Amino acid sequence: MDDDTIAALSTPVGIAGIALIRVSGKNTLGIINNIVERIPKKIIPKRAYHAFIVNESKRVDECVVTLYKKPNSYTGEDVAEISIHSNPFIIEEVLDLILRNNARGALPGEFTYRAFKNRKIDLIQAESVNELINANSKYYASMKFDNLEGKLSELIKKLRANLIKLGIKIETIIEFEEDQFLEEIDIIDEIQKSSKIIEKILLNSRFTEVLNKGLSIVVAGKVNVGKSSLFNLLLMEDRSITSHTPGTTRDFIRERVYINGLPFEITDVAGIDKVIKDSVEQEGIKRTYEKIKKSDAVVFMLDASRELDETDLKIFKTIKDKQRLIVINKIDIANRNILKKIRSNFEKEKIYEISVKENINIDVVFSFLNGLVNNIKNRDINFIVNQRQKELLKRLEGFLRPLVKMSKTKESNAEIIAEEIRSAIKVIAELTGNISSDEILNGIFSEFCVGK
Ligand SMILES: Nc1nc2c(ncn2[C@@H]2O[C@H](COP(=O)(O)OP(=O)(O)OP(=O)(O)O)[C@@H](O)[C@H]2O)c(=O)[nH]1
Ligand SMILES: [Mg+2]
Repeated sequence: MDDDTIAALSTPVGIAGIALIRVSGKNTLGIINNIVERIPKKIIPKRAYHAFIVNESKRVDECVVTLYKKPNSYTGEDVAEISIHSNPFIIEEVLDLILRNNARGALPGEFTYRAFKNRKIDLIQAESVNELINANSKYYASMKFDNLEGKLSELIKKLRANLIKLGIKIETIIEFEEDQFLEEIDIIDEIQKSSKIIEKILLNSRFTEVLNKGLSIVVAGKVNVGKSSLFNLLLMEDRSITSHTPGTTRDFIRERVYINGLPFEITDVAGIDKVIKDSVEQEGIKRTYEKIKKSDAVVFMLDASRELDETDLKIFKTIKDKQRLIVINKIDIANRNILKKIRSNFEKEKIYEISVKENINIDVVFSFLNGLVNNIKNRDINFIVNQRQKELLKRLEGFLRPLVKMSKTKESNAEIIAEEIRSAIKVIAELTGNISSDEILNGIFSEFCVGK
């Protein structure tokens, strides 16, 4: 099956200037010769040829064909990239024609799978192809591109080379029962350096997930303070119903917005009321507390026109350990005494006065959100890993740390060190895909789209 020649559309189906069909495998050249007219018999690889697709001697479309010869192609096999006009009927006809000429439709991710199998890329790089395509923010995409280029793979490769060097040294010690211990301090230092970087990757991985998923922000406060009004303003559309009737929002509404190039998931929740009228409201409030608990940060809203009450204090309690922005809304109709009382109740907190309705001081909300983004961006994140990589790196780190420590003490047992090295190398092989079960590989590549 891995011998079949495969073909698929690599661009989305739809109406556009160009659609690109990819063909890979040993029949590629034969297919091109059969279905493309006005292309020379001797095609020079990596050169674009303007020609025509013919079906039973009728021209179907004009095209640009580029041929890549094995092994200098994406998959490592003969590959042709055929650009045609992007019209669903033309695409279907050309694909059909290719499939009738000794090829079959590619499975999801099959081109990349072949690239991996033919050692054009390792498993980390293969995964990053898909992660790059599906990235939800500019930063995440850029980090994933680094992985695709092989930055993380390089680190791992270097570590592996050093582990092997050290392993050989240790085996010699064991073999000849030499009692002098490791002078190869350079290698150990190098391994320690790699181990430190891995530690940092693991430490940062909590933040890097946010770069893709988005920071979750909840706008919280008692009923009718103006939460939905702020939510709509952040979204720049009237997404949530606002009204002077308390309890307008009964369930939560979540939307994604981009601020500073990073995605945010902003949630508008049901306002919390002193008296709960019915079970729907009860459920809404339960969800509100759940959302607050799960959020990365909270905008806590108070009302400048109504007395501070126990509901405000109760909500405040739930956000005490959260990153938060506290705002007093409706400053346009504020009551001086109420403002004073609020401030005296939250003496230790920084509180901003705003009016969503009159657009007063709304900048503080944007600054708060920007600040959250900058906290992440400034973290000196140099690698991003996915869940699979994270788990393996954790295991690897578990072998490296004692290994470095043991290697630096004179009394260490060479046999044990040798064993740690072997285990570490095995984890690396899993990471790069040198040893991976079919189940794991299927799991990874089936997530891809067809044509990639
Ligand atoms: N004067 C004034 N009114 C405001 C301001 N912000 C919101 N409002 C009004 O306050 C009322 C309640 O606003 P909402 O945004 O629905 O408040 P909410 O907190 O979502 O309310 P619930 O969903 O019922 O908990 C509406 O009539 C808004 O027009 C403001 O800054 N000043
Ligand atoms: Mg509301």
